[in-house]
Amino acid sequence: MVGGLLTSVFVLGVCTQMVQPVFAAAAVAVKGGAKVSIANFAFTPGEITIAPGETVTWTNDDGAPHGLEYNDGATGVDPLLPGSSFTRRFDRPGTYEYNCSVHPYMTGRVVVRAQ
Ligand SMILES: [Cu+2]
Repeated sequence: MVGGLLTSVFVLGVCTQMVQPVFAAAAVAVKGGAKVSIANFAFTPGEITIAPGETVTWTNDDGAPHGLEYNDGATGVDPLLPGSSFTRRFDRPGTYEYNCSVHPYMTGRVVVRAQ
C-alpha cells in the first residue's frame, strides 16, 4: 500500500533582477583641501593634519565675526565675517599654531606632514 505521495513543490519564480546600483565611486580625493569650521567660538577640528602643498579652508559658520592670526607671521584675515571663508596653502612641513584675532582664546593647529 503506497500511500499518497504528497509532493509539494513550491516553485518560487524568482525573477528578481539583480539591480546593481552603479555608484560612480566618488573618489573623495579632496582636491579642495582640508576644511575647518568656526562655530560656537571654536575651531573644529581644533587640530588638522595635511600633506605639504595642501590647503586648509576656514569657514565662519558662526553668527559673529572672527579672524585668523598665524603664529608664523603669515597673513591672516580680520575680520572673517559670518559665512565667509579663508584659504591658506601650506608648503612646508611643520606645526602651525593660530588663533582667532578677535578672540585670542580660540586656538587651533595645522600639522603639515608628508604622508
Ligand atoms: Cu573669534
